[in-house]
Amino acid sequence: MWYGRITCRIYNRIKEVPMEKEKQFYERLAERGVTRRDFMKYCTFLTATMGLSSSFVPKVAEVFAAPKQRPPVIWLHFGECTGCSESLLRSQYPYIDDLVLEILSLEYHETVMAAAGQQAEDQLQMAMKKHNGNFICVVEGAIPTKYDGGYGKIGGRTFLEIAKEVCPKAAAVIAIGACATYGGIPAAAPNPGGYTSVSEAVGIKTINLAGCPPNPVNTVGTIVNYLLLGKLPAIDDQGRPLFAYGKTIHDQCPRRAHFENEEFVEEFGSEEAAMGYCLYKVGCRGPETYNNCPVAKFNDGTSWPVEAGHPCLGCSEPRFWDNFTPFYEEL
Ligand code: FSX
Ligand code: SF4
Ligand code: F3S
Repeated sequence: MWYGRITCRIYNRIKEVPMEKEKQFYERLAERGVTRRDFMKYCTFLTATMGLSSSFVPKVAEVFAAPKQRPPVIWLHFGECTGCSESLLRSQYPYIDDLVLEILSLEYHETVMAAAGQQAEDQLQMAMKKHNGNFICVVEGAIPTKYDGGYGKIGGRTFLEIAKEVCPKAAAVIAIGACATYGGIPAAAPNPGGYTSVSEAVGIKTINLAGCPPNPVNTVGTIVNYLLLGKLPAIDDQGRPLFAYGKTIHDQCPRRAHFENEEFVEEFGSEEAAMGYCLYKVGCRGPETYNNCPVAKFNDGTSWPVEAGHPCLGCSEPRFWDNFTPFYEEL
């Protein structure tokens, strides 16, 4: 039947588009020396981190290789060290441009965008107008609230003003890092600028990717969760995704047996330290800290603080600079 052939041709063309997209994606990865096997390994790791079964691995791969939708993203920076963007930029797989260009439509990001000055300001306004109510807002950094927010300005406007203008227009606000989620080091005592979290400054609910910096795999996992399942992940009472912050460091720590046997490091550089004993007595906050560092690790699974012989400082807990100091001392 003629219409049967046409339907068939149309169907094949529809099928070809994502296949072609996928092919080009793998070619781009190959140009950077990333094999398909490496990429699938990353997707397997990401799927497990997100708490999904292995049957989701091909679907997770498809989110990168042939994205069905690319949500517009406005990425704001306030009071912070930019370590959060840095840790994401340094993540090996997927390369930031893949993550950014393949699965997100990044409309505004001060650190990586080409525009500057008035051009950048215009870009922000345009993006907000065009995607009102539909964009994801990612925020790094804390917001000063004292003196009308006078402690931090961009383009003549306070962080507070910008956040209050942009965040309520977003479909969802993802706060990245200790500073955006709970105030971080800018909010540490005596906090003269009255720095606080995005949620408190603006009076909205945020998804909190806590940590100083947060693990990039958790940031990518949150975004992929949104693209794959059409919703943001389930969160705890501090706004942190449960897939990443559902358990304490202590409950996942490979040094836990030493803790139970009361085998402690009392001094850095000691024999006990060399034997990998528990770091509780040199200030480890692992028992009070919720994060997945022991399994997700950093730098593509290379290591994490306790594995490197350093106590967990509790960087993903609210107000850890005030609540967990002095560091290197048992609480
Ligand atoms: Fe804070 Fe992030 Fe620590 Fe730095 O954006 S969480 S100081 S790693 O950069 O905000
Ligand atoms: Fe717990 Fe820290 Fe000891 Fe690990 S090193 S077992 S997290 S106290
Ligand atoms: Fe932070 Fe502790 Fe992990 S200091 S990076 S939550 S091990």
